[in-house]
Amino acid sequence: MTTTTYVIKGMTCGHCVSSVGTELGRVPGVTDVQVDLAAGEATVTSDQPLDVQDVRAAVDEAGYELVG
Ligand code: 9UX
Repeated sequence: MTTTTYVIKGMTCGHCVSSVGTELGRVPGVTDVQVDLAAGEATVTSDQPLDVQDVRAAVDEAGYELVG
């Protein structure tokens, strides 16, 4: 089990949070996603190490930018 917190640029409302959560939840290996709107972060739990390219693609797909 791995938990990683990612910084995401551009989320400003609850729908942003929902979109990011949905897309990150589709990344292979992800078992849980907690999005913190105020912090601009998403904490992702997975049962295998994630490919950062997959994470970036998911955030892009939702319409935001993975900063770190
Ligand atoms: Mo809310 Mo987020 O209307 O890009 S969905 S600001």
